[in-house]
Amino acid sequence: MNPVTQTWPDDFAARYRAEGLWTGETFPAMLRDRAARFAGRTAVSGPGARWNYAELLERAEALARGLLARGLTPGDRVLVQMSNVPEYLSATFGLFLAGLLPVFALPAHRRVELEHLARGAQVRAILTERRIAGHDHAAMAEALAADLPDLAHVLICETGGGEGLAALSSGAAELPADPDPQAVAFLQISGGSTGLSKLIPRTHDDYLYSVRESAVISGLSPASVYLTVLPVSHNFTMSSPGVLGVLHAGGHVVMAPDPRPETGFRLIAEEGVTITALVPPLALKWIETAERLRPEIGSLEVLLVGGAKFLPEAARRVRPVLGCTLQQVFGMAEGLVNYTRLDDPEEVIVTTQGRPISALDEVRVVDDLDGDVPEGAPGNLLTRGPYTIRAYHDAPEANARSFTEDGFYRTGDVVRRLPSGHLEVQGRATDHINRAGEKISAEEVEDHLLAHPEVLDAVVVSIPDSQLGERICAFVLPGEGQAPRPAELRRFIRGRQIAAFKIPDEIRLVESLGTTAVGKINRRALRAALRKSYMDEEEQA
Ligand code: OOB
Repeated sequence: MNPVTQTWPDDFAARYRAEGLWTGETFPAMLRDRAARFAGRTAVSGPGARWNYAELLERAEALARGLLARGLTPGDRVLVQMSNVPEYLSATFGLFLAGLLPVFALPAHRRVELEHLARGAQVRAILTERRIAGHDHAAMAEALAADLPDLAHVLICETGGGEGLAALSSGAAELPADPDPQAVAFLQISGGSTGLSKLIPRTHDDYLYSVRESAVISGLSPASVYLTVLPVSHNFTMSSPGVLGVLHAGGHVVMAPDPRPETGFRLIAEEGVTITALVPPLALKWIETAERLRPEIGSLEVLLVGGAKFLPEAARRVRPVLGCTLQQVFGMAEGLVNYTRLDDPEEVIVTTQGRPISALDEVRVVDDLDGDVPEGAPGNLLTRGPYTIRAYHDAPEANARSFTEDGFYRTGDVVRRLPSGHLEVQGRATDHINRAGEKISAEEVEDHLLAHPEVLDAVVVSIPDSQLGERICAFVLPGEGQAPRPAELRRFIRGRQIAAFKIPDEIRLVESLGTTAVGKINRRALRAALRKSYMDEEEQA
């Protein structure tokens, strides 16, 4: 089995340690310590469960013993696909305590994404719920395991009134010693700007540094109550400051069963929620609904918004309508996270996407030849620092593309840096689509369309959308035979077993891709030309 590592050059690692950023804290040690200090305080609540810190540790330890007793061994990778349920936390910490490495999939992922992650990380087990939002995840996991010889264990968490992880938690195996803080704790997945997602190994030292600082920057304390609205396994929800930041601070994590504003408002009132996090389209929905319903949400102090650009017009409405402070967050699973600070002037809060967590985050804004642009001019964002990875797992080509020789990560984002160090996201240089915070690779969707026998070529572009931020439009050039109808193409793509958020919102059959894109042979230019022709048409209509 290919080991999973993440290393920084010695001189950088030494500095991060000497300056007290990497403290040697690990996830197992963190939970044990919090369970000792906050034993009787509520750690997490959600449908059918409310556990204090001592209970969370007890459940995590029981699961860890059970998994090792079943034959999993420390270092094994486990694909985790779970929704916003309390068991997500006992499962994640159970894996940490057993020395197993979670690979975090999203609930929306289907066979294609799961198989890609399972193969890439050589997972030995998959842990999921029987059903999530009506979909049969147990059957999907069984089918995957049947085709992947390495995937020997299908582990089902019985949520929704069931016994949770109890059946997996019997066994008396001994737990391993505390891990090396420089070792990889888990794998996150990339937004995938070209092709399918890449695997992002994060270490105890680097991730816990970002969690600890995020908790401070968002003002967390043991009195904090965090409402988990977005998918919990996403990096934003995990660590910015997310459920891990809240547990680090000794606060209370509330799992929301769905992202509807009505559900959120009810839980805020019932649990005294102080902080939550949304993507821009959801934030807009919450604002509009609050204007109508005037809910009792006086306990809410901070709303984080990130994952995609939050426009200033919308951002300005947060304080007057929701009565809380907006905190913009511009982050990425690869590392760098920027926050507006709670005491920044309102104008900075509504017009920028924040500044980096750390004084040791290095940020460069460069032109296409990697030369620095003048201060305040837009350019490509490059970064390296104490919690930004130096490499993806097992991906030499992507690594050569995504990192400079001196270790800066090429974010693909175009930003402007203000004299205060705050960044304003202007757009991006890569062709992925940011649909309500979900990142979709144009290339990946094009490949699915091209698999249809009557499709000769397809070009997928992002179109600005007032609800979603961006939506997916596919231009399809049919072959010689009977042209397929858009509805049929949509059915075809759905049948490809991919996450539903990747299915084009709009499919346009075209007679030629060339005439609209005179002389454009490269795909990026072709996408740009088609997007422009679409926008011009919209303007005239
Ligand atoms: C977060 O992480 P990912 O890995 O799903 O996506 C990262 C990309 C960024 O490179 C950028 O293109 C976009 O998402 N993005 C934003 C943004 N926040 C993320 N674009 C404009 N404005 C923002 N505020 O999305 C993520 C990870 C941690 C915290 C927050 C978000």
